[in-house]
Amino acid sequence: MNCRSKILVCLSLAVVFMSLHTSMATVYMVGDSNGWSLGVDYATWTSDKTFIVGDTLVFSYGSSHTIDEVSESDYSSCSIGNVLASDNSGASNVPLNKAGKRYFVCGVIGHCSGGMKIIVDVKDSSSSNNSPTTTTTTTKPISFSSSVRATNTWITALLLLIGLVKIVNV
Ligand SMILES: [Cu+2]
Repeated sequence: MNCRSKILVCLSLAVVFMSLHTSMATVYMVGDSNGWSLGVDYATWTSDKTFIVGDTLVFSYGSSHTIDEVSESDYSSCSIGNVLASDNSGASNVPLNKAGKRYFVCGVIGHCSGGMKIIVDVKDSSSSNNSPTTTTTTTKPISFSSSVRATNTWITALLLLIGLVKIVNV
């Protein structure tokens, strides 16, 4: 193989890798076309979905709502006195970057008790076979962001590509 075809092989491998990688991560529009609003049954919405580490939730909502991540007990009592993260931008991307349950409510008074609350049970991507885990995850404050995971994917792909080119050229 000449140098050029080696590079082509590397490029194709990188493209295959990237398409595999991205097809495994799912972006969920919470509530589908209803978005994040009153009058949507989010328990039903989550019931037929399996959330995996690497997936992303997108909350889309009007200016009369917020999206607040809370603890399990605050979720149950619809308390927003101690939120872990909050956004009111109207479009919030929440990367599901670790396994465990996450709890989200709307911070506007009356909306959580009115149904704007959702539990997302995130499964580990490697152990997607149902091995029961009794891990109590300590929840850290999480900032909602949109670009971190996508950037990581590109950097990973780039590093892989550079690595392959080096291996083939040795
Ligand atoms: Cu609301």
